[in-house]
Amino acid sequence: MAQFDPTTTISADFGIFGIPLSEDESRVVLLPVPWEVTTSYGAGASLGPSLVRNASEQVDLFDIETGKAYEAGYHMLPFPEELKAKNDRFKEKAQLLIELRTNLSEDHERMDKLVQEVNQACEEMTAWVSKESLRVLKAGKLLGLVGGDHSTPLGAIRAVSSQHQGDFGVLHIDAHADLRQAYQGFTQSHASIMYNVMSDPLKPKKLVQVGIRDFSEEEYELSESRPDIKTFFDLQLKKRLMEGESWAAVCRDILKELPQKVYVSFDIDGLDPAFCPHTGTPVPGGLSVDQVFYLFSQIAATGRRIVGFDVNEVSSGGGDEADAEWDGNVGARVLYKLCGWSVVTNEGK
Ligand SMILES: [Mn+2]
Repeated sequence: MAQFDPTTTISADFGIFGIPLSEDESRVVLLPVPWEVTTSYGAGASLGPSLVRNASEQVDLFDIETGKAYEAGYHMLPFPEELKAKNDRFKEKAQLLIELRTNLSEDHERMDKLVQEVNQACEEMTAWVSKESLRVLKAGKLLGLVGGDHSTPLGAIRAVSSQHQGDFGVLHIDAHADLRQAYQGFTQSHASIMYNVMSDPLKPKKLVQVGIRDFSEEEYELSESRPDIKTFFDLQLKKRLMEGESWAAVCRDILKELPQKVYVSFDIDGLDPAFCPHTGTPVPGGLSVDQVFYLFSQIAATGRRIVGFDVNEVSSGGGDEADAEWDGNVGARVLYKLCGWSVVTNEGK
């Protein structure tokens, strides 16, 4: 892999985190997916890649935990303008449908057509993400995805699954269980991603959810009834901490549920909303950045390997990008840790 001297070559005009390396020269390749068609409440997650990319310049490259992992190279692929344009077109259709439903429209033919169009567009996005992800993985690179809403990583997880024949677990950090069979009629919704992941013929061995505090009875029952889904609800985690247990002990239990290979799906709203005030569906409670960073460190400390990751739902909340600088800053720092641990846990692989 190419190396560079950050003291002489870094410039803000260069790539993500100011790293001036091409895709070919980089071990970690980041796929930006500016998509939020089914976002129900609060808009702006399609700006996630640019919020994270802009804030990434503030992140210092040296990291006390992962050292000079960045020397392996991190590269973000070009912003897919065509996909963003498609997002804007189909988001309008999805909004129109939600409006018709809210107004109890009787025009079922029109509504059915809109649902079909939106679901089809979302499936096409997932197919594109899957194709791009496979291309990156087959080139021997480490894959990271930057959403977009939480529907965006389905294709990336499928690509990882086909690469590892399902022999991995998903560590899912989120406020929401995302186990809905469909949401507002949309089968590819952000609220359905883990339902879709765990319904695939070639699904991961295990789904381990952390920080969950917003879920329906059906989602709760699905989680309880499936031995391949383990949910660490936020209230239960906090109870243990309040009663004197350490976060280290909690993380040991989380890690125990995961197989050797781990895909990390990180929804920024898993954090306390203080860290992501503009995200689309904030819920009080949640984790601190320090707790998440410690949990990541334990993936490496227990000898596990990160086989892919995503950071999603970083959003402007419908306002100006400039107002959401803090959300982008937090997202960039989480992304940076995941890049670093991904390199470290794949050393020699
Ligand atoms: Mn969420």
